[in-house]
Amino acid sequence: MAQVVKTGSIDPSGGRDASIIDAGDIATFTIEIKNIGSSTFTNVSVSDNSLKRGDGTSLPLASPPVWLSNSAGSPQGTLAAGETATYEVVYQLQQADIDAGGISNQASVTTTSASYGEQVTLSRPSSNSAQGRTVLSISAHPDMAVTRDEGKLIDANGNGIADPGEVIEYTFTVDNTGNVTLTDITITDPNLNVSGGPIASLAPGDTDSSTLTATYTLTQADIDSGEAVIPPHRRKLLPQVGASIAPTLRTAVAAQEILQLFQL
Ligand SMILES: [Ca+2]
Ligand SMILES: [Ca+2]
Repeated sequence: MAQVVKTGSIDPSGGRDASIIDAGDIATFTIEIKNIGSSTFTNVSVSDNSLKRGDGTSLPLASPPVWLSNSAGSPQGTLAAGETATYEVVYQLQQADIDAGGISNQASVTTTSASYGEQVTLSRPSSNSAQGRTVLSISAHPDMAVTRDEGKLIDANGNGIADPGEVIEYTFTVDNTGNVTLTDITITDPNLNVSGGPIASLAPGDTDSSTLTATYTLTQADIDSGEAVIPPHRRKLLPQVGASIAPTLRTAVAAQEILQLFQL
């Protein structure tokens, strides 16, 4: 008779973020096979082909379990009464595994002994539990960073400066900084007319800097305020009104001001 205990853990140090479990991290399952009978096992073999994602998808293992040791020094494939064999199998997590909340697995061990002949024993997740799958749950850490560019003045009347009623166009950049895929990303901003989107899907580490845009329509007060609070820029800009460089400079100043007024 054998008792097979399979435990598992995930090393978070790989992937994009060493502080959390994410795609690219390594899951390690340890399989301990103890001979709890009174006669020696021979032909001990471990099968570990039932790895599954949290959503039930079957996953292949890149390589079979590796034998590490026998506690009483028997050669690989043999287990004396009371002896324990230790095997290990590793799996590199994919993004879909994180999105599905984890993986699970169960080993199947075949042994031969004089008392019982050939026996197949399924693993259990701990020594005091029933036979069953070993589950490694993975917590979702949804997170993103949103930034807005400084904006671009649409100089409708072509006079090189911002005028009331003209529009500043902004583009948002969204970075998925968490460990799970984000979907249907939208932005609301009471001070801007946001358009575009939603961003249908954004994987961890991916960036979208084109889907979500916004406009802001300048008022006279904005322009008065912007000129009033940044006199050095005003002095610098005024002589250049009408010059080819002016729209760029003026846009930068106006946009900066609006940004300060309406930070996300
Ligand atoms: Ca990691
Ligand atoms: Ca203008």
